Amino acid sequence: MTRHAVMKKHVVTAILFLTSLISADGKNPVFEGWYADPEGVVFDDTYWIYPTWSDRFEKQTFMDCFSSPDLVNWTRHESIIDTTAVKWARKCMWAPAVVEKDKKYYLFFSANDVHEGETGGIGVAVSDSPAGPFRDHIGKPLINEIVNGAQPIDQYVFRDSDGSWYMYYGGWGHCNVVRLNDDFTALEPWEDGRIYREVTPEGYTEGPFMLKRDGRYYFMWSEGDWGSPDYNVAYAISDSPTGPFRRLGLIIKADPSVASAAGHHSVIQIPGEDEYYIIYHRRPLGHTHSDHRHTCIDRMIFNADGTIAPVKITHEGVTSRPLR
Ligand code: FUB
Repeated sequence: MTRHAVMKKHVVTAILFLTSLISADGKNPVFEGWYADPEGVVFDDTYWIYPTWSDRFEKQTFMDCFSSPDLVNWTRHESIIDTTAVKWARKCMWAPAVVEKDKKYYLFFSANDVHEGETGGIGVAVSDSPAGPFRDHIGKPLINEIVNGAQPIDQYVFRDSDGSWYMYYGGWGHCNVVRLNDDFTALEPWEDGRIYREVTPEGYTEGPFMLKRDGRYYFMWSEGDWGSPDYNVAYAISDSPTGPFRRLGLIIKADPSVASAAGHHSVIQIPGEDEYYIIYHRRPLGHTHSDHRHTCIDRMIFNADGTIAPVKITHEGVTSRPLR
C-alpha cells in the first residue's frame, strides 16, 4: 500500500469513528413534535415511549408511539390507537400506560376529560404488538366515575414483585390506587371490600408513577399546573404500595437556562441494572403556549442513602445505551 493510500485509510477510519461518536450522542427533545406525558418502557431489547399528542383537546383523537434500540435513535409508529377503535372516546386521549402480559400488550389511556355525569375516563386497549394497532379491550371505560375527588385520568399500571397489578391514577389534586383483575377487564376489591383507596400525597396534582427499588416503593407525581412554567415532579418513599407517601422533595423542575414546566414523567430502569433514565415533557424557552410540550430524557441517579438526586435537565440528553 502506498503512503498516500495508508493516509487515506487512516482518514476514513477517523471519520467513521467521529461519525459513530456523533450518532452515539443524544439530544433533547428526543424526537420532533409536541408530545407530552411520556411513558417509557422496555419490551425485550427495545425501548418504547408512549406519549400524549399535545394539541387542542378536540384534536387529541389518536396516539403515536416511538421505539428505539439505544435511547438515541427513535422510530415513530403512527396512530397506534384512535377514537375510531374506541367507540366511547371522542377527544383528550391522554397519558398512555402500557404493560405486557401473557404475550399481549395492554394500553391504558384516558379519554374525554370526563366530568361528573359524562361518559369517559380510563379505558384499556389490547394488541399483539407494542406498536399496535390497539383495540378496545372491554368496550367501555374501566373507570368512569369520580371517586375521592380524583378525575379518572393519568393512570399508571404497576406490577409488584408478588405479581399483583395496581393502577395509580387521578387528576384534580387527588390520587387513588386500585387493584386490577387478572385479565384487566375489571377492578378487583381490596381485602376490606373497598375498590378505591386514596393515597394523595402533599402537593399532588396529577401524573402518578411508581418504581420499586431494594424492596422500597418510590411514588412520584407532578405538582403545579401543567400549563404553567413551574410544573414539576416530587416523590415519596414507602414500605408499602399503598403508602403512606410522605413528600421528600423534588426530582425534576424547570431550569431557566434550559426549559420550563418539566413534569409528567416516567422512569426506565435498565433491566437487571441499577441504572435509571427519566422520561418527561417540558416546554422550550420562549414558548408560553400550554400545548408546546416535548419529550426529553435525562439520567436519574439514586444517592447512597436511597434518596433521589435532583435531576439536571439538559439539552444534550443521554448517550447511546443499547440493551443487547
Ligand atoms: O396531556 C394532558 C394532560 O396534561 C395530562 O393528563 C396531564 O397530566 C397533563 O400533563
